[in-house]
Amino acid sequence: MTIQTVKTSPIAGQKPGTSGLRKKCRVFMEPHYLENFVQAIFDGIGGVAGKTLVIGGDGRFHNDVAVRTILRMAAANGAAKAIVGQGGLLSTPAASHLIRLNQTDGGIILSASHNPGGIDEDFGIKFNTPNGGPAPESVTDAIFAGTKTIDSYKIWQGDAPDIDTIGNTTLGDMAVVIVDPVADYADLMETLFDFGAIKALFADNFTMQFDAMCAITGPYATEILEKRLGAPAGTVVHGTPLPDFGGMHPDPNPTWAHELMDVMFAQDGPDFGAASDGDGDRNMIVGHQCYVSPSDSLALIAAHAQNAPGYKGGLSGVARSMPTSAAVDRVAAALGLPCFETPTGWKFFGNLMDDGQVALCGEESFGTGSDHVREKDGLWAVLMWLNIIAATGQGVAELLKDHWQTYGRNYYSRHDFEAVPTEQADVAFDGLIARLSELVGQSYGSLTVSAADEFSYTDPVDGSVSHHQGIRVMFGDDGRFVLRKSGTGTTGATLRLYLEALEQDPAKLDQDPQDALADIITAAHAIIGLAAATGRTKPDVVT
Ligand code: G16
Repeated sequence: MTIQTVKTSPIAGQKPGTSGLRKKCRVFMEPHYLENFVQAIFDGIGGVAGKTLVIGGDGRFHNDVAVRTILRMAAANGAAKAIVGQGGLLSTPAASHLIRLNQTDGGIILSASHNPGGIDEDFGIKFNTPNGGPAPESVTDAIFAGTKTIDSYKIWQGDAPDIDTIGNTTLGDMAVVIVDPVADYADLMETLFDFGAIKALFADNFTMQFDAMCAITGPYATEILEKRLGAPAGTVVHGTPLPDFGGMHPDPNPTWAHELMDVMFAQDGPDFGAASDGDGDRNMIVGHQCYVSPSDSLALIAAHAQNAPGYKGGLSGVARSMPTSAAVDRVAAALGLPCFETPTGWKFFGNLMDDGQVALCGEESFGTGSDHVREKDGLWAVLMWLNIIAATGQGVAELLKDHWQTYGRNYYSRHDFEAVPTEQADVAFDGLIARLSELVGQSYGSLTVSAADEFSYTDPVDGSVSHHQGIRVMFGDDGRFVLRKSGTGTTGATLRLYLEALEQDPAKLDQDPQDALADIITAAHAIIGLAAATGRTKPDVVT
């Protein structure tokens, strides 16, 4: 066996998006596509000679092939050690934990997250830094630059070792450690939450359904909920990870997790429901006949986190992405906690957490997590809710109602317009940017524009600046809308329209969000001119 240097040339379009490089699986299967990007990662982080990497993914089609290729490339590039989830499997939060626990030099995670899997669907890859978090823009920029100049990559000739058997092996001079993907993560959860109280809840006939959507959280949820917490067998459904997610679209929102929604809204539905995504970092929380919006989930967790042993000392601070509702800001203000507003992308929370400025972060895109790892964490959020329910003795609907009575309700919804031809999306988006300065003072029905801008962010820790992070149009105290282009789609452009209105009248806290937001929705369409630019009037997904 020898190290082979393979001649290659740059492949266009390998620019990492919101969370790594995501493309159709068949694109990743083209000659040199994965290898070019992996070599660019290695070069972009200053080489991997003598380093230790964590490697794993969400088990989607091509995962195992990619893990073996990366192992062969890591060995050829001189890595000292690779820690790999058995079968090449690791949820994103579990990978983040292993990177930190073993004080490694980072890791490579294979996933296209909530995007569907299969040979004709999506695949993805990203690098996480030694803090366990997604690489910041400075690193992804260096990786992208590398993809534009690459002329060769190094790969070990010969097969990668068996990745299906737990234990130690080698590839050339590189040690390869195959680990149980679940055990360390489950142990970490036991240190953060009151497993005794949650166990007692289940022993008292509390009922739950967890929909793993045939994706990676199945084994994690089964171990933690059913084995360690005593929830009855069958609590976890769709619990076996499949390469094509069994045809499911593993995005835990009311549209794609409709099977769970049907169960939860049935007359005799369970007390508590949750779903997770392809790689296990997203979560959706549902009570019996009660959907919890991710922004509300974040705010409620901020208000009650001290009920969980890992957070009993209180939170240092909280952060949310800009398009996420300001519900958590209201809790932070009441508790006297620092509150940060970052661009979309979990990578923007990393510096704040490393610096000890925030302990809890969340996004409207069904992502919530804390500084226990540096990724959002679907099961963590589920366990936090279970802990809060066990500690307060209140159900989901009761908790939410009390929350809104105390803090007011930020009515919130996101409307997604998917697979819009790129040029049409650009007409809508760029057209709005060009008109921003004219909007202030204009009225749309009862609403008047008070401010309109493009969001920019200066990282409070390292001073780096990120421009063009979404368009905001504000209507004074009446609410706002935000327009962004998704950075995770793989087909055309996805336009995301985020809508928000604060209601503090105790008599008006029980409306359907689409009704409460009707005026803002109408104003947003009038201002953007979406129908004229794209022909779209109705969103494909509403969350
Ligand atoms: C990723 C990022 C999140 C982001 C989400 C949506 O999530 O980690 O921070 O909110 O994409 O991004 P966009 O609106 O650009 O599509 P995931 O779960 O896909 O890794």
